[in-house]
Amino acid sequence: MNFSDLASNPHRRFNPLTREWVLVSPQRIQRPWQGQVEEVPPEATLAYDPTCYLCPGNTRAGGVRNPAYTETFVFDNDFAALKPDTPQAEFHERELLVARSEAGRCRVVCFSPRHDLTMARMNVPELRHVVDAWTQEFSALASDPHTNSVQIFENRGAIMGCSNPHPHGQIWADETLPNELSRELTAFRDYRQAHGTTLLQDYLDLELEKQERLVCANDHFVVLVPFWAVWPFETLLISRRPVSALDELHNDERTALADILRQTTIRYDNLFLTSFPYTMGFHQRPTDGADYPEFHLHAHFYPPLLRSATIKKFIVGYEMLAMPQRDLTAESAARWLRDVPAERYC
Ligand code: H2U
Ligand code: ZN
Repeated sequence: MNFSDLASNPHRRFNPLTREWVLVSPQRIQRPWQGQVEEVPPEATLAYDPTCYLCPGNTRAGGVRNPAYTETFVFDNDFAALKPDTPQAEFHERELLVARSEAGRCRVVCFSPRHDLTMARMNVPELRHVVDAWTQEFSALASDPHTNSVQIFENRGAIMGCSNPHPHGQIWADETLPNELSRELTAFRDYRQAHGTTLLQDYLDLELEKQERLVCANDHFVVLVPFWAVWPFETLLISRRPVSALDELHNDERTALADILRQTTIRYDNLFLTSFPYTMGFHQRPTDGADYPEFHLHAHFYPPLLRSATIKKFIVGYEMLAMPQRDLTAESAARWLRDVPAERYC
């Protein structure tokens, strides 16, 4: 089968990071839609909202008052999913009922004191503060001997379960590697053993050569729709230099990361002229103190919108019972994202 056959015929694509397959059915993109249409939530318009638990000077749901912060602000999640003082315990019954205690820490990162901003509406110096806060948190959490992985992420938009429009993200630090990181680590390790390079370095070189799935880039980062994307406008943000985590980025690379986050989120917003919802997050080396030369820093953006601001993809049916599936090809999605204006206009 040559590549042009892929654009019109059902096929499977392999994800070398997770070693799972995705079913692609490009012939199905024209099917009619009479299903659920989402409500577009109103945008936050107030720079300061007296009822917001993340705005500077306000009292949070747990009773603590936020300081009058002026850049970024990070605090321990008042409703943390993981606790540092969790007692060690194991439970086994005939290999069928198995459980293990999990210690950790959860942090909340307010990106800006401004209630009405999003990453796309923040400028590069403001986003650079966010990158610096993420990096500091990564280093501080990594230095705890009980922390073996740090997951930085953002849920953006009510549709993605984001609880508040104030720009913020979360960080969960775990004792045990979570499933996604563990699978990627195995793939990276095997690839480095076989080829001596990082998997994402070689993948990035291939994509830069092909040009078909690129969305945007700067001197230090590239954003593309991965060949194996599941979500309609899923993207992968890859550092050009194969660093294993944020703490290895140089000063100009950190600024470039701020810039590429802005470029990416502006393109998303311009696609359907709406504040684009997504879950995004970084994958970084485990933080057990060992070296991970095979690990290559990257971020995934998983946005749910399918064909407009009001129609989203659901993972149901075949996708829950069998495997992920998509209609729009990764190449078409990348073209859409490349063709929207790079400057903010919504
Ligand atoms: P999400 O919008 O992605 O849910 O993140 C908000 C987090 O903020 C959420 O995990 C925490 C919630 O537990 N939170 C506080 O820590 N204090 C509060 O006063 C409200 C929300
Ligand atoms: Zn607010």
